[in-house]
Amino acid sequence: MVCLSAGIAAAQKGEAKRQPDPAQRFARADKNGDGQLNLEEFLGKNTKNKEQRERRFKKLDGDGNGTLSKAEFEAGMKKQ
Ligand SMILES: [Ca+2]
Ligand SMILES: [Ca+2]
Repeated sequence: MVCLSAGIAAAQKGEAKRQPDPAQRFARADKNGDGQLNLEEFLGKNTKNKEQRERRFKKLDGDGNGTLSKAEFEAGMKKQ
């Protein structure tokens, strides 16, 4: 009995905080949920360093179609 509850506690401890997942960040930024981030979604409400981030957006947009796919976004996160 005692052993069982101790095992459960140990399992819960293993679920510690993890690094923010790029996929999760992407999903949060994708306000309309179409699976693509447009410039507006990428920038969000924060207008700080807007020009710099706009340039970054264009760099991340590998195929130049004006939106970031999840793959493009994640590729950019890995480079950081
Ligand atoms: Ca979107
Ligand atoms: Ca693109």
